[in-house]
Amino acid sequence: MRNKTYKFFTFLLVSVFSLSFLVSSVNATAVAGEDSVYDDFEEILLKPDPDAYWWVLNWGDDQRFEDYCSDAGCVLEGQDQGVDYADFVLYPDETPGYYTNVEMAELPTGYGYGEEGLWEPTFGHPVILEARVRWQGGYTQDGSGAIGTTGIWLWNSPADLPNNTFHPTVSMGFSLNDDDTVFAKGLAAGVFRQTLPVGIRKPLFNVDVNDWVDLKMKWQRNLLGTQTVHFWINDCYIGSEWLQIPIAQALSLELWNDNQVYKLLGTEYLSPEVEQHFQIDYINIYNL
Ligand SMILES: [Ca+2]
Ligand SMILES: [Ca+2]
Ligand SMILES: [Ca+2]
Repeated sequence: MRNKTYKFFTFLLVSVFSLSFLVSSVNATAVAGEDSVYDDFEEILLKPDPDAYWWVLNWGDDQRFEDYCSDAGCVLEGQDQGVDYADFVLYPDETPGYYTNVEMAELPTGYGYGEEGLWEPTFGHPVILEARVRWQGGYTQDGSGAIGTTGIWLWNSPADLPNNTFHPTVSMGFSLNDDDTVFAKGLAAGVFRQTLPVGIRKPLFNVDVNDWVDLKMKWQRNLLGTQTVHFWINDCYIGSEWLQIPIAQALSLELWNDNQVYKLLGTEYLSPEVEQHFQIDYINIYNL
């Protein structure tokens, strides 16, 4: 009898193990808990697949593509030396002059304005974002080598296509921008309100942006409601922003690579000379 019971439990254990292995290998993509999201980008799924976490969106030639590619860019699965990553690629554009963007987002950019994001700190529960990223195809730390802007940030998903409006941007996170852009040239972290930088922090040390770079941001709120945002690159603290007026809304994640250069006299849409890649090994965000 004891032996039978033992056998039964062994059977049960093995079944549970193989089942959980099966489940985790089927869902080898974003793992979304109630207050956390982790994605190692072994697989990139596209909505309306019910297992897809992100909106994979592409923009080009005045069109929005709910697909892996547009005319001059793609969000692809990449692999290098055993590392799986999401690859945000801009190609030299045969029909240049338009906005090109490749992105993954928690809300459907263009139709997500006004929807509640997932991320907002409360006292004792900061929002922590960690990611490992690299840039290939001419990118340099100072932004002199490649065109457009790339990055990972939390934002208010300001594009509002039904109302043909681009609302003021609220955002915080990391970017690597063309040095011809007005704000935040090169590799930088920062917070934006009303589309303008509240503060920009840059690493005062060399970062090889063509190799994997560790990013970390902590957005916290104290007992009085005051908010601060802290930034690290490759485990080195690079600075903090104190928000005199707290951001009183939950934000959502946006990962992107585009061809925009913001100049004082307007925005230019450029075509890259070579393939430009922004690659993300993993992203981990939590508010526990
Ligand atoms: Ca990975
Ligand atoms: Ca084009
Ligand atoms: Ca430039």
